[in-house]
Amino acid sequence: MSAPGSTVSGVPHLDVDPFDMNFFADPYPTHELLRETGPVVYLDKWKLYGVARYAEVHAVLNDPATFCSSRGVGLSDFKKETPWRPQSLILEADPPEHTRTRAVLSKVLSPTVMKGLRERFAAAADQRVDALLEKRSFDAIADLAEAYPLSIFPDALGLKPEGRENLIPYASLVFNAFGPPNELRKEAIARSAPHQAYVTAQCQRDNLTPGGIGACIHAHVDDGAITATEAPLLVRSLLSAGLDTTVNGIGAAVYCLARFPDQWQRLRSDLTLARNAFEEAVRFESPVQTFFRTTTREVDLSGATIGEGEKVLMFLAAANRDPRRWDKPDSYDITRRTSGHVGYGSGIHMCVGQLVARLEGETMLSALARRVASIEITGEPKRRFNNTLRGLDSLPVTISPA
Ligand code: OVV
Repeated sequence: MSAPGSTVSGVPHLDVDPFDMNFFADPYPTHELLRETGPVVYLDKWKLYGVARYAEVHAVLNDPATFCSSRGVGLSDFKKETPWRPQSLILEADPPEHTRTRAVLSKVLSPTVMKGLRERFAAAADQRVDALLEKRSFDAIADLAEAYPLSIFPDALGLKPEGRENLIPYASLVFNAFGPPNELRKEAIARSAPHQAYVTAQCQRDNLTPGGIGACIHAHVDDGAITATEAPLLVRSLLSAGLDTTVNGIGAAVYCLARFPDQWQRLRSDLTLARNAFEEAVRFESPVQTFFRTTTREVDLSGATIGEGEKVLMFLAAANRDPRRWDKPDSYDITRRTSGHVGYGSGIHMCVGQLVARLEGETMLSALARRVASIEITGEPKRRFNNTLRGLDSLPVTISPA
């Protein structure tokens, strides 16, 4: 006989909703419950398997043949339901198709391309911080975490100036749509038509400035790596994943440095820590909290039997604070060895834009650390609710010049 709340396959059931507002407000006690209940759990509310320990999250990420992406990396199984938008050619693809599209995005987001962006990003970060020092008091989300990426990333892609106000709402929609059919997802899709129309148009070759990253993607049509039909969809991946993620990453870093003044002082005394301070913020807050996979066969995962065609939810944020893997997991420590965190995923799908994200994070934290003496939180931080992204809606701060 199986224990109460446990099935014959050895998987304990939990009555928690990881897409509920109360969970989003404070996910940490539930993350601990998910980790401590077992290596694999079953959540009855949405009929999905969950993994929240580092070992299992890492194992699922690194077995893409068993835990596939082509059936969607949200709750919806594309084998049973039509995707809400045409399927992503990289995120929602498996090898061998994934390999070719990934290679193209990897090339247009390479270390060499970063070299060409660094000076512009650094100058924009310095300029932004100077403007904020004039104001002294501002919203670190709207005026910094959003304003900075918006001042560089759309230009780097080669987007025209008009309509950029659609970018964050579109990304917010994409990340809400990975979730279950709750109010967040349904509302976002209901309001999506103008944002989708904007993005679809901007992905066309004619609408992308020569020399930008978008145009570079289209240039790979000419060398035969991708077709003219595929190119716009790959541009769409960057519009989907390239902005709201870094907004929440930079927001997380500023929120960490404002809450932990010893870490802020440490950064000011050693600017070479800027890049790791950003990386540690990605581990600590995990701007992308979760992704799903779908099983392609029956599989044993750490003693749990999962049947074919099941959705497995990976709690990246819980893995990033698993005490089995991390010393003092709940401490923000900018000198920590952050490598191995799964804030960008792991394996063949690991964030293809991670160098852009790190360049944005590093340049902004470096600019702050050079020019600012103190960051004080002056009002109640307000949380932004999204089925996948963790971050704030507003963070009132006052800064003083160095
Ligand atoms: C990593 C990510 C997030 C959202 C969208 C996409 C990728 C995409 O490929 O469209």
